[in-house]
Amino acid sequence: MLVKRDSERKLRGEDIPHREITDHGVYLNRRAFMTGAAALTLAPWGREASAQGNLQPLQAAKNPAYQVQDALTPYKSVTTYNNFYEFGTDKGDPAAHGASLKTRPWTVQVDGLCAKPKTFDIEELLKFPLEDRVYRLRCVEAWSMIIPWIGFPLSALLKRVEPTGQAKYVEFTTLVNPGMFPGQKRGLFGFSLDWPYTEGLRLDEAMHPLTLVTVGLYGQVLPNPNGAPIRVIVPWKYGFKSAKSLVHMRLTAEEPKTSWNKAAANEYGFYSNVNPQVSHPRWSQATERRIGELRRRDTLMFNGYADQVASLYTGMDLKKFY
Ligand SMILES: Nc1nc2c(c(=O)[nH]1)N[C@H]1C(S)=C(S)[C@@H](COP(=O)(O)O)O[C@H]1N2
Ligand SMILES: [Mo]
Repeated sequence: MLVKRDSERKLRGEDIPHREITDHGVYLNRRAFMTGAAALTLAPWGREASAQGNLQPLQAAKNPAYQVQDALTPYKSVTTYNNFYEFGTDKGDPAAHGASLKTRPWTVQVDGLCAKPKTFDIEELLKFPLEDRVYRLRCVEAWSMIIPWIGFPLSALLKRVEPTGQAKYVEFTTLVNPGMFPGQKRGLFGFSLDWPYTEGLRLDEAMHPLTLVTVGLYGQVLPNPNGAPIRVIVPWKYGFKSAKSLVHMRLTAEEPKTSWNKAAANEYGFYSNVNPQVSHPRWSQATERRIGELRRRDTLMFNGYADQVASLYTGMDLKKFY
C-alpha cells in the first residue's frame, strides 16, 4: 500500500492546516538545506484489528484504571499516520516502508547502573503479564490520538535488573539498521536525525505506573509503523519521548542525550511534558486536533494525566524545564 504525505487528508477528506504539515523535520530539512487487573479478555476491537491488520493476536487483561473514555482513533489512522523518521519524514513513510523491518530475532539489552544487567529475548518480554490500556497520545505537532495499547509497566522490567542507588535516568535506544530502515541511509540533502534515535526519562518517571513497555495495540502485536516489536509509551509527554523499536535500555547517573534535543535544543527539551501554557517556539501548544475530527480541543496539562504525575515536578519551573 502506498501512502503519501496527504494520507490523512485522504482519510478525512479535507485539508490539513498548514501548521500540521510544517512539522519538526520538514522545517529542519528546509533549514539544513539553506545552511547546508481485570478478567483476561480479548478486547472487542480485536476483531476490527485482525480484519484490517492480520497480525498475531495478543491476549491482555483490560486494566480498568487506565482507560481513557474518548472514542478510539480508527485502526487505520493509528497505523498509517505516523512519525517514525527511520522510515522517512513523511507521515505515510512508516506504512509505505514498514515491511522492511524484521522483528525476529530481537533482543533488548538492559544494563548500566544495575546489579543484574540482562539481555531479554522478545519472546520472554511477551510473557510479562500484559495489560490493555487506552491512552491519549499527544504529538508535539498539535495532533492527538486515542489508542488501545498492550504492554506492561516499565517498572516491572527495571525491577528485574535491580537499579543501583546511583541510577537516576534511563536511556532508550532504537535499532540502527539502514537495510531495514531506509531513513537511516544518509542522502546529500534532506534532514535526518543522528542515529540511533535515543530518548530518556528520569528514573522516577520511568518507574511511574503510567509508563508502559508496549508490545501491541488494538488486540494485536505492534504494527511496524508503531514501533514493532517493542517501544515505550509515556502518555503525559509529547509523542517523541515514546521511542520505538527499542534494542537497549541503559540506567545512567547523568541525563541522557536525546535525539530531538540534539537536533534543536531550543525547541525540544529533555522533559517535554505536555503543557498548554508553554508554546513551542514556532507554534502554540494550547489546542490540538484529534485525528479524525475537525474541531480543535483544548490541550490538557500533562495531557490529562496531571492528577497522576504533577507531583513528579513539584517545585520545578516548567518553562525552564520544557
Ligand atoms: N525511533 C523513533 N521513535 C519515535 C519516533 C521516531 O521518529 N523514531 N517518532 C516519535 C514521535 S514524534 C511520535 S508523535 C510518536 C508516534 O507514535 P505512533 O506512530 O505510534 O503514533 O513516536 C515517537 N517515537
Ligand atoms: Mo511527535
